[in-house]
Order: sequence, then C-alpha cells, then structure tokens
Amino acid sequence: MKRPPEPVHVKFLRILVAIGVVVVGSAIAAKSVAAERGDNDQAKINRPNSDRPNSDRPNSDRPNSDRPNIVYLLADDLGWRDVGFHQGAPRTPHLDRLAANGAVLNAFYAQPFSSQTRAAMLTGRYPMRYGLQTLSITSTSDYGLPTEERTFAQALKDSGYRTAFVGSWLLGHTSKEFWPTRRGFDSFYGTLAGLAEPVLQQQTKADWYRDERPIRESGYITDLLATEAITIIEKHTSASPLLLVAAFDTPAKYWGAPKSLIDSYNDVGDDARRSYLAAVTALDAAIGRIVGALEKRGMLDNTLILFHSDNGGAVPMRYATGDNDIRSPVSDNDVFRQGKGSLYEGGVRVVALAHWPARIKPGTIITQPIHVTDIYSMLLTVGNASLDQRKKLDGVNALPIIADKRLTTRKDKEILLNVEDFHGAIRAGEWKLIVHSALPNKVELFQVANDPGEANNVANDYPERVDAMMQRLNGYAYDMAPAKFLGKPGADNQPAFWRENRPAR
Ligand SMILES: [Ca+2]
Repeated sequence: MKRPPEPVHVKFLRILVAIGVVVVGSAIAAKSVAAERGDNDQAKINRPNSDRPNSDRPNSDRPNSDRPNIVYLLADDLGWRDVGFHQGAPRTPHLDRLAANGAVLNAFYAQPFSSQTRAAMLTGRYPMRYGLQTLSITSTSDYGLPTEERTFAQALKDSGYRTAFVGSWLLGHTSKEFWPTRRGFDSFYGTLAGLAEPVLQQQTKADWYRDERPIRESGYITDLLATEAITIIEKHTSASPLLLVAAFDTPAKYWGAPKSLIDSYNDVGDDARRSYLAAVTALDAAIGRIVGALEKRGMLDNTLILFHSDNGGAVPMRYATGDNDIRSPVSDNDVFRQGKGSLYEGGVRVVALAHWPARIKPGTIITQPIHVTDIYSMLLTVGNASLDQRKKLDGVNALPIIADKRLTTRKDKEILLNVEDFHGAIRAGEWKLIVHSALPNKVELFQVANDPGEANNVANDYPERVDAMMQRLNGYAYDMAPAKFLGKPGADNQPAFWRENRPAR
C-alpha cells in the first residue's frame, strides 16, 4: 500500500500541475450563487428549552470544580449540507438534536486538509507557523506536529483534566515523540497515520493502536471509536474533569458502513453517494451513543460538546499529488465552491456546532466567522488552564462569541485561511482575498458575506482593498516556516520557493 517517498522536485511539479488544474477548473466551475446565507443571517431561534437537563438534580458526576467536561467530536470530509440541520439528505437525528439544543456555528472555518486542521485546533496557531501548511501528513511522511508546539491537551492535563484521544491522529507517526500519548493525551485508541481500513479484521495487521501498542481487532471503526468513548465516559470519576477528543474517519472513508444503513438509502441511485449517506448516519449514531453515555451518567449538562468537520466535503479536485482524491463527488457542499483541499468556502467553511446546556442557550445561531484556532483559548479558558505560553496564539477565545453573542476580538476581523508557497487566502470581515501565486497567477476578491458561492470576483473594483489584504497575506507569507511536505529546507532555512523573493526585513 505504501508509496515510496518522492523527490521534492517531483512533488513540486505535481503541485504546480494540480494548482494549474484548480485555477482553470475553478474559473470554469463558478457556481451560480444562491440567496445569501450565513453571514447576514440575523435569525435568532429561541426555542423553549423543555428538554434541557435540569441542572438542579442530584449529580454525583459533576466535576467538583464545576469545570466542564470537554468532548470534541471531529468528522472527516463532511459536506456542508450533509447534516439534517443544514437540510441535507443524510439522516442525522442526534447531531440535529445537539444543534437545536446548542449553537450552530454557520461561519466556522477549518484548514483545507485534515492534518492542518488537527494541528490548528490543538495549538491555536496557524499551521504555516510550524511548517504544516501544505497538504496533510501522509503515510510516507517522516515529520509530525513539532514537539515545541503546545497542545490544548497538554494545557488541560496540566490543569487537572483526564485526557483521551480516540480516532485518526494524523499528526506524525514515524517517531514516538509525535504520538498523542506524548502530546498531552493520557490515552490513545485509533490510527496514527490514517491507514486503517474502515472495517478492521482481527487477522490482518493494521495501523491500529491502543496507547503505544499496535493491536488487532475486528469491527467497523466508527462503532469501535464510539464504544471506546463510552467506556472512557463510564469509567470516568468526578475527581477530575474529562477531555475526550474523538476524531472519526467517517465519512471520508465512506465504504464499510453497516449494510442495513446502506439499504436504508435505497432510493439513492449512485452507489458511492448511498454509501456516503450511510456513513454519515453511522457517524451520527456513534455520536448519539456517546451523548447517551454522557446523559446516563448525568454529565451532559456540564459537558462542552464541540462538533465540526476537519475540512469541507470531498469533490474531485485533482489537488497536489492526488493522494486520497475522490473520483466522483459524494458530498454536498451546498452553494460553496469546490471542497476538501480548496481555499474556496467549500474547502474550509465546515459544519460546526457547540453544545453546553450549562452555558450555551438552545437555538443559538452564530453567523460571525470563527476559526478553528479560536477553540484553543476557549478550551483553556473554560478548563481554567494557563494561557501563559512562549508561542503567540493566532486564535482568540471563541466562548464569548458562541455563548454571549459578543463580537470577535480578532483584529480587523481577520482570519488567515492558509498560506503556502503557491497560494493563500485571507478573510477580513465580509471580504475574502484568494491569491493563486503559481503561474498562471490570479487574484480574487469576494464579498463573501453576500457572495458565499464566490461567483463574483470584484478585485478590479476594489484595488485598494486588494492591496491592503495582499499586504497582510504577504506578511504571513514572509512569516511562514518552510513547508515540511516539500522536504528538508536548505541551509538558509527559508521556504522552498522564496529564492530571490525573500523578505526585505
Ligand atoms: Ca479530512
């Protein structure tokens, strides 16, 4: 299954080819814009909270400090529209219930690829700071999330949390120093490099671990992860609050879902789409089991549950190297352009919700942009962990935005959506600038708040705004660490393709 590592110039060529295809493809594929959605949505749904758990009832499992438990649920490549609460085709009753009883985050941004999002969420820092801005860490990569980066698991563990990671790690596997058990998690159960097939067979060796030991098991991974999460919740004692991260590989690995679920979508003609819908419902069922376990132990009221996709739904992109590219679209990103791997909204704007009955009002709809790096400060704040650290954070605290509907404290409402050697994108308030810097190059400016489909490039109408945003994006480009995907940097330790275009400072 393993590919031999390829020389950096080969990677470069493949990436250039991929970018060329993306630029041309996206120009052709500009979708029609649907009515405005998201950012300008002032809807405030305040449903009666009759099914909200009563926090006055006896509750022996409530953490003695009142700090919440944190259950962080990650989907893999879930399409924007592919949940019930976005009126999509899959049945997701459990996610819909969490959404109705919590906050739907309608402008939540992740990174375009899996490893990048995991890194950004765990560190509160943009991946370009530490060389993870290009693609994902693949099975043949020998690097990981640099160990000098602090993770929220380390911070919360230091403040007394019991910490567990189940699922797809994807932040380094060749050296133990990169493993979750060395990055702040007391326990680990899952796949390090993401190589495990969705259905494990006892007799077959797989990329499947408990803590630091490879193990053999049989079963559908989505179910195994839920069972493990439930065991962790059942065994949890109130002596310390719990941090549980469950990073599912569904629906990216959409094959292998139970036949009964696939059959339940018999009205869907396309085989791949039918399997994908079944995988989304299997993910929803797994999450339902985890939430049920929290409820059963009386932990739900004071547990902060976060759920989001690690990147947009996969559509055929022909992105660099072609790894894990998909042949036909199985996911539905609604009006958003492109998908996984793209800097258009389809790649980075993802399904997200937050649920915490003790703190977040049911029926909350958040339309302000939030970046995945904003979760770090939020978790450390609610966990009463120290934010005092050597490395500067890129995120702000998302809690006041989500729980109190405050404005973001990001300066100029600026979010770096990513920057690497060949392209970058930045959002500032209602505007979004995308730069394709490989030849043929292109600069696009979208008033994304009103043009979520990114159909109208208005760069020529707003040259000053383009200049200002370009300056900000170039500032980040000059700050970026060499992309580890592109191989070891030269002696000058600068990004691979700066060459004569190095910073003046
Ligand atoms: Ca992913």
